[in-house]
Amino acid sequence: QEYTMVKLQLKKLPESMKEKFADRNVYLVAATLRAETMFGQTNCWVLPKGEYWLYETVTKEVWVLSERAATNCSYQEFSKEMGKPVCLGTVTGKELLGLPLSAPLSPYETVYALPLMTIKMNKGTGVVTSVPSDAPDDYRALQDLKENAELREKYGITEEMVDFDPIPIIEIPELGNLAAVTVCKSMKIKSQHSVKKLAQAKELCYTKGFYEGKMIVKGMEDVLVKDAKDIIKDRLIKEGKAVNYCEPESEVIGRNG
Ligand code: ZZB
Repeated sequence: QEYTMVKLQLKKLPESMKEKFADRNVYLVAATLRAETMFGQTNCWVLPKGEYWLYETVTKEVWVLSERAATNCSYQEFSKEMGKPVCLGTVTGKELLGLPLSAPLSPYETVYALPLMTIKMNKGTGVVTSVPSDAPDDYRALQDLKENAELREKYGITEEMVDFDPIPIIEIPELGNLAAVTVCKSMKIKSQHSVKKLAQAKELCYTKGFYEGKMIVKGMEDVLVKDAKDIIKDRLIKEGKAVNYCEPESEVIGRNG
């Protein structure tokens, strides 16, 4: 499976990292198959109970991602020694919650790290960037936090951190310019834990979006989604804001878990 890893820079460090990492560039690194949707990022998801490595790359950046992803990275061009990832420490997802981030291509200058309970730590990097306009899971999970004060309180999330509207970036025939919102509403999906319905919604948005979707962001008007993907991916990589990331087929978990 070939992902793009997008780097969301931490604008503030968690308490446990403040001393040791004050002068380092630290990034939450999210694995995505949808580079062209990075214009629509409103937040980043982490698993509160997840354990994340502070992985030092060959260029001395610090990447926050799962141990498994760090190990895979060390076999690509990111570590000095093949198969020997340098681990500078660990943090839990909980410690990352509420931290401000800068997300490449997002019109929101600051977005926040928020809790998602359905993250799989054995897929991608265990960090997921959120595009509620086009990803049903993201739309629903963000709605859960907006609608449920208790849930926010439990994780120390404030209203300001979730006060982000989905951004229209792709126009899809019949689904409009906020496909995930349309589909979640018409399927009456009420929680991020509606796993089955969300899988169906995701499938629909993926397929229809990929073949029939057109970009509506400035400068990319009318470019087909399937053509935009590589254009945006290459642009992000060139700017140092993303890298290619492969994981071995055998470890890939099926599309719906
Ligand atoms: C941004 C994005 C925008 C995504 C979109 C999807 C969509 P798949 O097909 O199941 O492999 N993801 C990545 N890693 C994880 C993880 N560990 N746990 C849970 N979700 C994860 O799905 C790959 C997508 O699942 C990735 O692409 C990521 O979300 C998420 F508009 O990144 B995506 C219709 C989907 N739209």
